[in-house]
Amino acid sequence: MQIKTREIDINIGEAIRLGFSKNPKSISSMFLYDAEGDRLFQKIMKMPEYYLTRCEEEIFRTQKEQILKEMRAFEEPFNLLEFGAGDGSKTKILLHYLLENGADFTYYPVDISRHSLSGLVHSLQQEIPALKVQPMNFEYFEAVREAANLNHRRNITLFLGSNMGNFTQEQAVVFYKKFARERKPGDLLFVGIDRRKNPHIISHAYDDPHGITAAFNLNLLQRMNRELGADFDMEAFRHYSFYEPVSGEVRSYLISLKNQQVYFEALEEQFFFKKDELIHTEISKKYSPEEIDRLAEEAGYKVLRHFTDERQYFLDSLWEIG
Ligand code: AVJ
Repeated sequence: MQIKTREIDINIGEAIRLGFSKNPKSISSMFLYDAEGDRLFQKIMKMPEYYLTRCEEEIFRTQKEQILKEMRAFEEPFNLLEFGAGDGSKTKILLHYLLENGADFTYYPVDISRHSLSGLVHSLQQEIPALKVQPMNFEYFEAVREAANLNHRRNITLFLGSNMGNFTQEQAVVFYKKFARERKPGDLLFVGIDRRKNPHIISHAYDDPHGITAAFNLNLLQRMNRELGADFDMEAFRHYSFYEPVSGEVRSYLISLKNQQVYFEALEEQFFFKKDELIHTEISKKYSPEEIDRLAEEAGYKVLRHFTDERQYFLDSLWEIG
């Protein structure tokens, strides 16, 4: 299986230079997902505190029929794209149901992690050999461009698991507007979003007592040690994350525990960190259903329907373009 790729566009060294020249310093959350980051995120999804994955799974398990009917998935052929496909565990529920009921489609999983993409393709070949798959190792914006030129078929795009939470609200509007410009009328977008809820529940999901989220965040520094010959001292940084319930944003940081300098061999450059200085690494934005309606409308979409779980923790929203 050929994985379409354009790796030159994902230059981690350039991104670090740019991010470390900002105040506060920052690293894009897309770099969390190397092989080790993928492994740690798998562990996060299994933690009792990280409710998101199980909630979305529940929605798919209990409402797959209504979801796919609303998508008109059995009426005409289509391309099924998925941004940030990861291990595809939730999507497989839909894929099985689609094939069992004779839908005519090809699955295009898009992921920034080449590692998780090849794992996904392998498991799909084992578990659903009849599925037509074309994996794409792209960053989201590249994938949007690439997907625009696939063929004349209708596109149904999945953007699940609260992956869009990594955008601020403004970035999300820009992303969806750009996406809408490249699409045909009648194309659909199915977005998984984590809902606002009791702040304690959200805080625990991102600052777990097992230290797995901390390890996931700190892996960014280890990745730079591995890939860019940096000499980060892992004992000298600490994970910090908090949920701010008015903005609805979880913000994650790495704190420098002392004055220190870090040399990057690959960049031939040195960076300084003051004691208590922060590196911003991720945001995970939460939405109310009303905010989702407004966001969709602002970006040029019509909301067809919301699907939610029993506890109303999570929401999958189906949008029509144009
Ligand atoms: C994969 C982006 C959906 O923000 O909830 C989990 C990543 N970060 N714990 C999220 C994550 C810390 C996750 N997403």
